[in-house]
Amino acid sequence: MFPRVILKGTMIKKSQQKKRTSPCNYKERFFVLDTQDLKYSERRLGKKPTLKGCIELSKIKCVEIVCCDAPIPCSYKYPFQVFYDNNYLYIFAPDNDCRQKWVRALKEGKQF
Ligand code: 4IP
Repeated sequence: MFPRVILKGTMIKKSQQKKRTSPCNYKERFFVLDTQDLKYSERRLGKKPTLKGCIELSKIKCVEIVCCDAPIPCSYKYPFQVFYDNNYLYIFAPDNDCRQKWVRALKEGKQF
């Protein structure tokens, strides 16, 4: 069966720092949630998008809004986290409605 797209949009992600030497940085990525995966790509003007990450929905254990008192070091201020395998992916949405939409859709992800 072909996957069906549920949501897509631009958000910012924090590097997951999977290695001890990984930098801590924040990158704008184009996210696509379909009935199988959460994918994110780099989009640059005049270039083909480059797929940077793909998380199978079946591997996602938890999706939650992040409450944060500390200043958020990127331009999108509405964070949520996706816990999968043993990784936390922090994603920053541009507004609260957008964040709610993504969190809801990801939580429902296993029932698509
Ligand atoms: C990279 O930093 C990017 O932030 C990667 O994000 C990130 O991968 C890397 O984390 C981090 O080292 P540089 O571009 O400065 O090398 P993206 O793939 O979106 O570009 P994640 O795992 O967060 O997708 P590590 O932990 O994979 O090194």
